[in-house]
Order: sequence, then C-alpha cells, then structure tokens
Amino acid sequence: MEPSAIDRAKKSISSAEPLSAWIGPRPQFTPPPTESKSFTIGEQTFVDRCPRLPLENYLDDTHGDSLPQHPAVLLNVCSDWDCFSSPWTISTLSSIVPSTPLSLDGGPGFARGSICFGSVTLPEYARYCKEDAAKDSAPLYVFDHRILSTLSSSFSIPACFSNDVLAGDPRRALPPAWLLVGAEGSGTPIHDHPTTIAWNALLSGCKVWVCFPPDIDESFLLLNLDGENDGDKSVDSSASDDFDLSAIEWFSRCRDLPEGAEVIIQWPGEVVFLPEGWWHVVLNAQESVAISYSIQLQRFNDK
Ligand SMILES: O=C(O)CCC(=O)C(=O)O
Repeated sequence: MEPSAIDRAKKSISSAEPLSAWIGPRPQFTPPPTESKSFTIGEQTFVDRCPRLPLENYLDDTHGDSLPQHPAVLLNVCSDWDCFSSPWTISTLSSIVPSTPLSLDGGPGFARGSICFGSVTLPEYARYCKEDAAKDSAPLYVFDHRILSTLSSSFSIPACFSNDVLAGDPRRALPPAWLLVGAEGSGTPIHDHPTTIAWNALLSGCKVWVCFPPDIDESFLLLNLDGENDGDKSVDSSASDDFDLSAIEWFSRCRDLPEGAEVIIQWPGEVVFLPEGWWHVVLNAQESVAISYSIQLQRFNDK
C-alpha cells in the first residue's frame, strides 16, 4: 500500500524509527466543555485563575512597555479579524490553503529534536486528525512559519506588539510568526523563550497552558513532583530525557503545581500573553487553530 502523506512526513522526521513506534496508547482526557475554566487529565485538575485584560489598556503603547511582567489573557484583540469572524478551523483552512505543504512538529520523544523536518498539506492533515491522530502516542502538530505571510490580510498585529527589536536581525533564533494547527491531544512541550515575549491568538478549539516563572526550580519543569527525586540534588537534571516529554505526557504525569505556576484555559478570541523567559507547556485540549508570535520588546534591552 502507498504510504500516506503523514507516514512520509513521519519518515522524514525520524527515518531510523519504524512507523509502528509512533503508535501507542495515549493518556485519555475529555475535552473541556465550552468556556470551562478547568481541565482534568488523569488525577490532576488544572484550574485557570489568570487575569483577563482588555486590549484597550494598551492601545497607545506602541512599544509594549506597559505590558505585564506576568502571563495574562488579552481580550478584544481578534474581534474584527476575518480569521476570527469566519473562524479558521482545520476544515475551513484546508479550503483556503489546499495544496501548500506546511511544516510539522510534535510527536513522541524520539521525534522531538527535528522541528519542521516533515511537511503535509492541510487536507492531508485534516484526514490525519479525523482518522489517525488518536492512535498516535503524541499527535503531530502543524507548526508553520511561512504560510502566514500569505494570509496576513485576515488579521492585524496589535500596536503593543508592533515593534520587534529583532525584526530583520539575522541572529534571531527562530522566525517570529507561526500558524499552529493541532489535532486534539497535540501540543508544545515545555520550553522558554529567554529574550522574547509571546502572544498567541486562538481562533478555534481550546488550549490548556501551564506557565512557570523564569526562576522556577528546574525540578518542577522536569516533573519531579511526585516524590521520586525529592531532595536528591545529585540527579543531573540537564541529562534527563524529561524535557523531551510530549505535552500530553507532561500533563498526564504532572501532579500538584508549585506556587507561581499559572494555568490558562484559552478559548477562541483570547490572546495569551507570555512575558520574556516564562516556561510553558501547551496542550490542544480540542482541535485548534492559532496564530503565535514571538518578538523582542525594547524593554528587554533596557533591563
Ligand atoms: O502550542 C502552542 O499553542 C504554544 C506555542 C508556543 O509555545 C510557542 O510558539 O512558543
């Protein structure tokens, strides 16, 4: 039988692994009901207490100087965007962008180091979401940094995010703008952006975020929360594979969160704002489409 486009993408992400290595039981969860502020997976319930702030607070702040130093959800950002009023979903986007190959991310631990190696069209990805994603231990995720430039008339960049001091800088680690299209259960493993802020606008679906301050003890990120390694400072956390956990594994293995952690259950029209250096792990608790930007504000250089 001809390999599917997704199988070919899996092979280009990780040629040494058999396709069967991608398939496996995965932690089960029930997607949260619309607008819910809590999400349960396994024995852990994550409750959102994050402040909501109207974009109007920042209308005159073209350098983002007054944006918070703490994660927040900005409201009223997307109200007049075409991609929100006729919302982009995997299905509607498949008609808008039917044939351009888009980059993939995600997958289980062995696939984690290979950001953007595989690619598929959106109709191929839509078929995967419907028929196969639930069989994979950690579903693939469309994470593309090229296509948004052709779709930019569908949304606008708020003034407070309009000045990126890294614009055009060849030393920039990653491109600033990404289209994210994710199957239920896909997600982004824990990571930080040491010098840039992130803003992430959800157009359809639901995402669950857990965010940690920049100075958090790394053992919390590595999930040594169940007593396994309590007090054992001889464990070399930098050598741990736990940073390779897929988002769904991380959420299902997480126990109590430390003080300072911020949970966000993000619904369409909400923009998550994450300050510089905050760690975050994000699960698509429903099939989701989002736009994500990572930019450096002048305030980072002024520190
Ligand atoms: O999956 C997501 O929506 C989070 C994306 C993210 O963490 C990032 O772009 O840095």
